[in-house]
Amino acid sequence: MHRIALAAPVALLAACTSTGPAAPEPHAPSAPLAPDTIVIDLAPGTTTLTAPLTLPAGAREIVVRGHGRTTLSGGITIAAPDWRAPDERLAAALPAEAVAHVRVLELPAAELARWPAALAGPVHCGHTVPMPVAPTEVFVGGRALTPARWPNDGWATIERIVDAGSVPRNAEPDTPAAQRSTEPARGGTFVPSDRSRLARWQRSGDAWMQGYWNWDWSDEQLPVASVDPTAGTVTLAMPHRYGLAQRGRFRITNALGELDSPGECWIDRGNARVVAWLPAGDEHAPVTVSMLAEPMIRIPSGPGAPRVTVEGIAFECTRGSAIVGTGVDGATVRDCTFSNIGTRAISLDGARCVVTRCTFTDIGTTGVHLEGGDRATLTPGRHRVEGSTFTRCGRLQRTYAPAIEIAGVGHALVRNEISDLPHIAVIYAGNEHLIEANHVHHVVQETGDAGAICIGRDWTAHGNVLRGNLVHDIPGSDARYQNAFYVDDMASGITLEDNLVIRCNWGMLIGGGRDNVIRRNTFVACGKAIMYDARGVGWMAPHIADPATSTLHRRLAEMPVDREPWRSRYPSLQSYLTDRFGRPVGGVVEGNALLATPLGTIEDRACVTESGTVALPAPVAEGLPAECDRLIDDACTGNVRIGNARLGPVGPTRAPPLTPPG
Ligand SMILES: [Ca+2]
Repeated sequence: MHRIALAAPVALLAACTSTGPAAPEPHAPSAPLAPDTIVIDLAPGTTTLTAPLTLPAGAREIVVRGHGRTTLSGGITIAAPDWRAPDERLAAALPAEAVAHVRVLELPAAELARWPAALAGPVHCGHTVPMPVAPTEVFVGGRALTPARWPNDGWATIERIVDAGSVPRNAEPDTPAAQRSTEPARGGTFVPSDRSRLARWQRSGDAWMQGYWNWDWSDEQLPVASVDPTAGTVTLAMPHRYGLAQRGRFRITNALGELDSPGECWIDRGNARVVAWLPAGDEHAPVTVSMLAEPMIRIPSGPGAPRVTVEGIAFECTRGSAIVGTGVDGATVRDCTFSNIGTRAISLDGARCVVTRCTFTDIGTTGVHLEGGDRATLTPGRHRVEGSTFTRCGRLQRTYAPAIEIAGVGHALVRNEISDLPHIAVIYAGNEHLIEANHVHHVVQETGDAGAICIGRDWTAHGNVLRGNLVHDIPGSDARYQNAFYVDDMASGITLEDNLVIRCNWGMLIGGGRDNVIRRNTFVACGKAIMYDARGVGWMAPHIADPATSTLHRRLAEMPVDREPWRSRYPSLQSYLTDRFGRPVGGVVEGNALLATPLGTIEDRACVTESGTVALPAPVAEGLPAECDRLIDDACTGNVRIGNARLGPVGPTRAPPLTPPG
């Protein structure tokens, strides 16, 4: 090994170039190294990054690896914080009941001076407004403090809309012409159901509101323009995409006047100090304040770029992403943990990127975002996410910030566990992806009209296979249609097979698409197994009537369905506009099994064939919860049987082996 110099702002054990195949060092988790590999060994312990870790050019292979517990942090850590009582002026701005509990921590000027960006406040973000970089956050005891808010749990309701504000969605080109309108941007005004708080809000400068302002699936965080306690109104400084509606719900955030419970904080950016009511027991715990706005590691790309492996590193407490890359070929991220990340933990496009045996916890937006492959030629990108665990993604952006999002062609998501999310667990777009043997549970916890695993609004979504997944515990109602598998807004050509769905509101919601195949799935203790609707000749008909404005038409026109390989592989696509237009032609529902679950609804039985549905023997009602628990355990650990029926293979035990190291 030849030691090399490396301009990296981190503590290194060593940076070396290997001269040939070598056995891994005893303490390293990696595989044998290829010749000419640059190895960057990071020292154990926590290293603070004030800038991205820059990888050297000119190598064929780069391995960045941790040893013991190597942590890369994107924030200022204060090991022994000197929390003090608030001064009189600050105390006067706090809720009276909080003054005795609130403490103040001055942030050291010398530390702040190391960072190019100052302390950052709340940002506009939400559905269709991706958060480019998170605000500065304060982490104590491994979790973020909550910017002072009300209500402390859940959401507040709207009594009356005074002015819905402008509706930016109506100006977009795919809005049907009859509904389209453009007006100057104007924030809405509303009367909250509980007006007793308004005086507090009026005194809270830089307050923002996060809300599901209209639809159950569209969150947006918007700045407050003004609060009028006399009139009982709040006016927002920006419009919500769909305009405000009385059915909406909201919470105020970053409001000093609402700092009234343990775990809440407010960053006094002007005076570089944190104001907090610390969680019990954390009074002396180390404090980390996230500062780094850039990605922690950028994977090089372009001709001659090295193949990069990142392994055995904990990424923590940053405002931006942990690992990003564009045009990347063959990056591997292995045995890493990501926690308290501001935006996406990993975001890569290119080909052959692998994320394996990683853990993602408390991610601001999406856990892993991967794009790659060429749809016109159906050339696979071959990204993989496998054997990884995702908990509490969508921490800051609540909708459309899933654990995993893939786009393009030919990726695989295998044997991952995903839980505790406000909205969707997996979003996939494109073709020929394999989503297999994943274990998804306790997701779609805050929203409706959403599923655990979702795709939408594309007639050309052919060749995706979702097989052998275990999805459970997504309660809901017919009014809010939470579901396990959502093939939304006429997405077509998708196969859902051998999945096990337990204790979900609806098992599968197929929104009117064509050529979708639902076979050999088992539904246990669900509100209904399947809703296969015909929305293309119902409420969605106006949206697909005009090819000039319809997203479905545009996406169909973008794919060369009349040329190879599309013409041979997916021949039915050529008749979508001419054969029973708008109806769910070619739908197949076959061989599904139901236990204590009604089949549900198939709206157009002339187009969607159902056969071979079987009802499995159900235990007495009191025995059903235990039977559900047994099935979940069995799917996680071995074969699943119901009476004489052997299911599957299903669940996380069915998966092929993980990608071997190296
Ligand atoms: Ca509060």
